[in-house]
Amino acid sequence: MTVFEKLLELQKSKNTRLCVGLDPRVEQLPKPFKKNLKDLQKFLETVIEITHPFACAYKINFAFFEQFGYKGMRIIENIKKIIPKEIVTISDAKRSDIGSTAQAYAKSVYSYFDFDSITLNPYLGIDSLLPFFEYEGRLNFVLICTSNPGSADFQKIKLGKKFFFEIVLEKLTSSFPSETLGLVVGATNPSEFRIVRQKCPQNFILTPGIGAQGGNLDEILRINQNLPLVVNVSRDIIFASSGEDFEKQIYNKAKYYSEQLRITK
Ligand code: OMP
Repeated sequence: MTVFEKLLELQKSKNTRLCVGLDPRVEQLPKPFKKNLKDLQKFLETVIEITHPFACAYKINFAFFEQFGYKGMRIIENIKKIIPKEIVTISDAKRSDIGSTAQAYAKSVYSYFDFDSITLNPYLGIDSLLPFFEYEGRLNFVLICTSNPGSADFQKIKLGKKFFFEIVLEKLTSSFPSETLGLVVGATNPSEFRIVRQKCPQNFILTPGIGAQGGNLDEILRINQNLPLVVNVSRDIIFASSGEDFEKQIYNKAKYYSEQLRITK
C-alpha cells in the first residue's frame, strides 16, 4: 500500500484530517516536567499517548531535535517507535541538495529513520528532489506557498500573469505522479491555496499555520471541500497548557481539531 493510500484510508476510518505536529521546546515543557532532554522525551510520549486516537499523521520537525545533536536525534528514533504503525509519519526536514547529496538525505529519512513522508524545498530544481521520489510508495510534500510573511519575497513574485510558485507547481506536477507528490500550502494564504487547489485537485495538500499562526480553518475547509488534505497543528495542541492540567488540555485541543477536521460531518 502506498503512503497516499494509507493516509486516505486512515482519514476515512478515523474520520479526521488532523496531523499533530511534534515541535517540542524544552523551555516550554508543562510544570510537572523538568527542563531537560529526558523529560522532553517523556513529554512527547505523553502527547502521543493522549493524541493518537485523534490523529491521522504526526509531523516531526527535525529542527527541534537536531539542535541537541545526537541526543536529540536519538529522541526522534525513540518516539518514532511508539507512534502506532497505522499512523502516517512525516519528517519535517525541508531537505534538497545536489543529486548525490540528496541521495544521502533520502537514505537518512526513508531508509534509516523509516518515515512515510518528508517535506522538501524545491528551489534547487527537480534533480534535487528525484532521490526522494525514487523510494517507492512514499509521499513527498514539497513547499509551494509557505505560511511565513517571507513567502512574499520569492514564492509570490509575479512573472507575467502567474506567481512564481505556480510555475514551480507546474514543473512539479509534470515531473511527478500525484500519488507521490504532496504539496505544502500555508493556511495563512487562502487565495494562493485556492489557486493550488484548482490546479491540483488530486494531490494531498499539507497545511500548517492553524492555531499559533492564525490561519482560518473554516476558509481552508471551504476551499478544499473533500479533496485530499492533511492539516497540521503543533503548538496549539502540544502546548495547550503549561500547568498541571496539561494532559486534559492537550486532550481537549486534539479532540476539538480532530472533530473540526472530520471528512463527514
Ligand atoms: P505551529 O505554528 O506551532 O502549528 O507549527 C507549524 C509547523 O509547521 C512548524 O513545524 C513549521 O516549521 C511547519 N511549517 C509552517 O509553519 N509553515 C510552512 O509553510 C511549512 C511548514 C512545514 O513544512 O511543515
